[in-house]
Amino acid sequence: SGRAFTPGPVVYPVETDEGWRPERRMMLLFLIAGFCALLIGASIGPLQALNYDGVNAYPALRSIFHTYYQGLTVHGVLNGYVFTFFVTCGLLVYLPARELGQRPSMALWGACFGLMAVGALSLIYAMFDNSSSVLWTFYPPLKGSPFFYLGMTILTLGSVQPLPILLKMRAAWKRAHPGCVTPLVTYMSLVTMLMWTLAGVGALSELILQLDPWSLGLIGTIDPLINRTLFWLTGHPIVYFWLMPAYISWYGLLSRQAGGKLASDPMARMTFALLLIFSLPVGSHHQFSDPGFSQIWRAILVVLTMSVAIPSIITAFTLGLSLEYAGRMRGGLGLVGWFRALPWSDPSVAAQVLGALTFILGGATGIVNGSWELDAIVHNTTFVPGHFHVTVGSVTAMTFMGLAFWMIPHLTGRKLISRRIALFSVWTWFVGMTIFAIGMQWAGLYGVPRRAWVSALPHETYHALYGVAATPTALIAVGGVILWVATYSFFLVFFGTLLFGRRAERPAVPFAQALSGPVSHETGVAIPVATGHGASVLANRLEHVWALVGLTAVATVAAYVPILWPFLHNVTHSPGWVLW
Ligand code: HAS
Ligand code: HEM
Ligand code: CU
Repeated sequence: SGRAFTPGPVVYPVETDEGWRPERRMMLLFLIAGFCALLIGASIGPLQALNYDGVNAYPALRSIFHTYYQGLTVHGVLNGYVFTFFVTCGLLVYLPARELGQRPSMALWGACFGLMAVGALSLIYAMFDNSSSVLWTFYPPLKGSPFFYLGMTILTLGSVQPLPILLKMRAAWKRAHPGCVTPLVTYMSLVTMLMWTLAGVGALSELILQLDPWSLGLIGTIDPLINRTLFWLTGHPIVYFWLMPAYISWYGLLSRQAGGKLASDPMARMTFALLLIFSLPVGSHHQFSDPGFSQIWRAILVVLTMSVAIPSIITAFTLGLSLEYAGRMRGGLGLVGWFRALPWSDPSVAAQVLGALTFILGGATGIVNGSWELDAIVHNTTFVPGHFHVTVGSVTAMTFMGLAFWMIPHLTGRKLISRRIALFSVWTWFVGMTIFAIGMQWAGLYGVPRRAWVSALPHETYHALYGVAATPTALIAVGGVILWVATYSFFLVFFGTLLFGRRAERPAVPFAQALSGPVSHETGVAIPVATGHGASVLANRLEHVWALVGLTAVATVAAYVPILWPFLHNVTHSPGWVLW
């Protein structure tokens, strides 16, 4: 009957290697910087939720935000770029370094932090001085100040710095372990950074060739369509730069934290290889409603978009099986007993499993968006933010919250001040985000527009237009308020532990072992791969990351030339607009 299981969290091994002081401090710096951005960003979110229910908090906030759009820009930029980039660029160096036992280049890692910090501060300055309410997509002809675009350029340049660090550590490890495949967490981190560096070419060329000189007055006019296309060349893959670090935690750590093993190491590698190849060519599915490129390419984009969902479907099964294995190891019986038997009292596990659950809704709505004809119904409605708050707003945010729950004790040697409050924050985030997202998606089906300060409309107009969506907009507001509670209880634990946590033994990094695959984290020694047999063949083939990069580059060029071609032959010259 599923009652036989052992309750309580899985006990983490204790850190025995004390030689990682500089790396731990640097990682902590990245973590704190990222979460400070989330604190500001997530405090604004509920105001936007209330906006959709007709509650206009902005007149009262005049001294901070002149318009709704200024707040929305801060929310999107701090959550979407600053929070995610800092946590990821810390994690994707720290975890591989610990896995390989290789010291990262502290100079490069420090430069990564420094560049991102300068970029982020420049963005914050530009957004708070009300010069740059251009939203997180910074579409021209909306025109912000040079501090915005230069800040974005520097932040992005900073965010690719982990790549050379990873390449160097991997090369050194490979020299010491001839014939072995790269350990899993390092492999996934490397593929993520390769994907992101290739993807960054779009936004960086948009910024460096167009927006930076334009905002500095060196170029007079701008072509909105070309710039949107370059933006989405990066703007779609960025969603996988938000997702893949969460997957690294799910594949690389979560099964161990849950008391089991990862079902398949080669499947994890395959997922990352597919995400690398499929992420880049599909960016223009954000432009189904833009004019000017061929219908045939739109149809091809639909097919490509469905392909990019495949690695996530593989993940759903591999992760589901790994969690089932963990639950059964803990004595869970029957159809659902294994799920109940997971160590729910560990806030790090709860955060990640609940985050994964929300992705079922996030993925399903993504597939709706990716279907051109359905997208025509939901595009530019609240359905779209409804989709991405159960992806980046839950999968990424909750996984990073879960990471913080073991990482802060690991990095600082301090115990969480309250496991109960940590659990409370995770469950309220899950419940709040689910209610909020369902409300947003449902309201979108009534045509409620996204990025609209609807609460500033006269009361009668608001009701005449959106009265039909009264139930879903009420859900949006309820979800938003629950999320405020979740946010502040999370940060109570986060900062409380940093400042007042009691000294305790450090938990070690909970690297998972694989049921099937070539790498053993148990002994810390990689198992040499016997070529020509079973799953290891796949892992061996996927070691050729530069071949994967080549394939990706070819696919991306093939997808983008036909889309950009007509735009380049019909350049429009738009002056800049400042609407705030
Ligand atoms: Fe998206 C718009 C299509 C995934 C983020 N997306 C956005 C925007 C953002 C975003 C921010 O094709 C708005 C940008 C803007 O401001 O305009 N998206 C997709 C598709 C996927 C997808 C096909 N999106 C994401 C992820 C994001 C993200 C991930 C952030 C992290 N999206 C679109 C499209 C648009 C779009 C169009 C443009 C719309 C428009 O009109 O503007 C796929 O990758 C999704 C695949 C996912 C799955 C789910 C797998 C489920 C898993 C969980 C399993 C659970 C377990 C729990 C194991 C197929 C892995 C175990 C327990 C049990 C008991 C079962
Ligand atoms: C936009 C609410 C947390 C990323 C929005 C919108 C709402 C909202 C209502 C749409 C506004 C509009 O279209 O007019 C919330 C609430 C949160 C939250 C209540 C709970 C704390 C997050 C998190 C992330 C995030 C954690 C990412 C890590 C974004 C982005 C946008 C957005 C990228 C798009 C901004 C734009 O359109 O330019 N949020 N959000 N949000 N949110 Fe959140
Ligand atoms: Cu996309």
